[in-house]
Amino acid sequence: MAETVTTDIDDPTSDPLEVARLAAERVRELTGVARFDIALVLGSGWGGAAAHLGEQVGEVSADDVPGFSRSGVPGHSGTLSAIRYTDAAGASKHALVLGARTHYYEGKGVRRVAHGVRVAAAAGASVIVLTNGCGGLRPEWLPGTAVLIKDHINLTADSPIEGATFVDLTDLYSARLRGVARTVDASLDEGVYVQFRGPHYETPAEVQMAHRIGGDLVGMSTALEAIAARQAGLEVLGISLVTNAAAGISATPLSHTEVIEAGREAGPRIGALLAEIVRRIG
Ligand code: 8IG
Repeated sequence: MAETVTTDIDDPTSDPLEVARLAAERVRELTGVARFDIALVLGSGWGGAAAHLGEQVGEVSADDVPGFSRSGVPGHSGTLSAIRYTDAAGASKHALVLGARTHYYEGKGVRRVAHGVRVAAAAGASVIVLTNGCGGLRPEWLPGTAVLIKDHINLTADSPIEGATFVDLTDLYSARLRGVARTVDASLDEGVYVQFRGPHYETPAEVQMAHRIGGDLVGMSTALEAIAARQAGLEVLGISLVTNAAAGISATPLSHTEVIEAGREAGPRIGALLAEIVRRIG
């Protein structure tokens, strides 16, 4: 009886960090990888990046890992992949690729939003790369432009942290890792990511608000995950793919088809970019 309670992430009496520890144990067992070095969350447009990085040595359905899928409820749960790669110094490393992001707008609660990041930390990762597809506020960022996240503004009015745990978010998006990324591509711009709740896109007035408060990118993920990552002691690299000009920035309305097309077109280029960044992180 007590056991069921502790492993159900949706039970408020359970400990989400304990569920993450159990999930990480399961990931290790099912992939045969004892310890991961780095983890990646692949957002819109970034799905092909794992293939550029190295050799897949294990794959686990999220349904088989505690906390990722509500049992009995059908839905698209992703997979978690173990990728073996050789870093820039020639050492053999393992990356955990999380293809199972839960968005805040799904309404499943912040525990599920933060779970993947917490599992990554419990599986040994010291670095997490959070990627996303988003809207851009600078007209010069054409669809297909990758931008490093230098900071965020969390407009969800929520936090992945429960209770009175005060986590410092200064340099949340590691300056060191952004520096590594720029050794791969010196032309990479940086911007402030604004997480809206979604799932609707912003109105032009909301995009102007985001601009006036210091935002450069608008999206529906990443910020809450980054907070959970910092709480878990992970070093965070955030990279956005601008798939569309944010509402009102360009004269044309947002089209999901164009967003998908921009991601498809950028896929091979940003996949190769991300793989080289990970190799240089080590
Ligand atoms: I792809 O323009 C993508 N995701 N909030 N706004 C928000 N999320 C997005 C956008 C966008 N484009």
